[in-house]
Amino acid sequence: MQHPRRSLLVLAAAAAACVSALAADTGAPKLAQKSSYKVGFAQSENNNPWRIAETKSMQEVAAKCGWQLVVTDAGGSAAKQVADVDSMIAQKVDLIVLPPREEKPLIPAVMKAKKAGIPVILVDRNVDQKVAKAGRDYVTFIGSDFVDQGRRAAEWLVKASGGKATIIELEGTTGSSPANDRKKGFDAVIAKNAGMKIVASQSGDFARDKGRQIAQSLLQAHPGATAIYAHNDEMAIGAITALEAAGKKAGKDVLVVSIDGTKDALTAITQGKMGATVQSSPFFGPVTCKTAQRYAKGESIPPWVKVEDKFYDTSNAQANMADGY
Ligand code: GYE
Repeated sequence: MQHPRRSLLVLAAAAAACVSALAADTGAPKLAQKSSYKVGFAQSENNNPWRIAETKSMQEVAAKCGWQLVVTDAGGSAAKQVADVDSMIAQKVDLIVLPPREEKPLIPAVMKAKKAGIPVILVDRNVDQKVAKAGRDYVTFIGSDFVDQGRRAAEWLVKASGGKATIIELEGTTGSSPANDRKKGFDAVIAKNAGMKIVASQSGDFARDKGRQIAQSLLQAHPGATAIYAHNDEMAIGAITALEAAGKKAGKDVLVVSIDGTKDALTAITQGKMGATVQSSPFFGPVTCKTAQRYAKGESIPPWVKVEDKFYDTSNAQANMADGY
């Protein structure tokens, strides 16, 4: 049997190791001040107008910001995105800019970069805040308030429908922060309105054709639907196609509201097929450059660099067509 005093000593040593491990956690890795940086941008997919605009915004700012940019495309796979971050770590980039496809699967990638001493700036989507934290594990999250976007879409719908609607909800990518939060914000407003009911809610993965297919099957199951809320414009455009195929007038028989502010959505609003869209800006290049420069100077960066979003409906879609992408 082990001597009790010995096991106490072992315990004390283990506790001390724990404390020193905690003390060694000095937060997100620092960024040196240099005239040029090797920066990795690990895009999640590049197959829709929003993603293409985001990638372009990063590429356009790169030269101005002294970035030698390495861009990868995970093709819609969180596993591939983790591998892409891995290869950026192996290439010893100075900074990783990451839009995590889903909230949880990308956390190991963030932690691995931290361990390698490479700072990570999350853009457009966040990771699960219960597991990884800005300031401690990564520099910051630069992005929109998705809960508020959902709320604004719902408030428009309450007004436009006179407080009475049978709603189909097309959700974004399962497990992604915008899908989780856009649902939270929208559903909370709807729950407070007795005349409004969400009869079906299913993921269309933020994609146009999946949105069309899901809308088609949900419209068959719920022919009395009077409104469609899509978590992004691509799915909303898909839903409009499904409505027309079902012989319904989009924007009249069934109201359509969504989020993003793409050129196709602004056009659909001017045609009366879509009622409104909340902007979700994909133009992260300039704000990411500025944030990285401030971080390199040693300024303290808030955990969330909030992006402000506009709102488009029939009153301003035409006049703001140039915002579209
Ligand atoms: O709304 C959607 C894209 O993460 C905020 O992702 C972004 C969302 C955007 O696929 O269109």
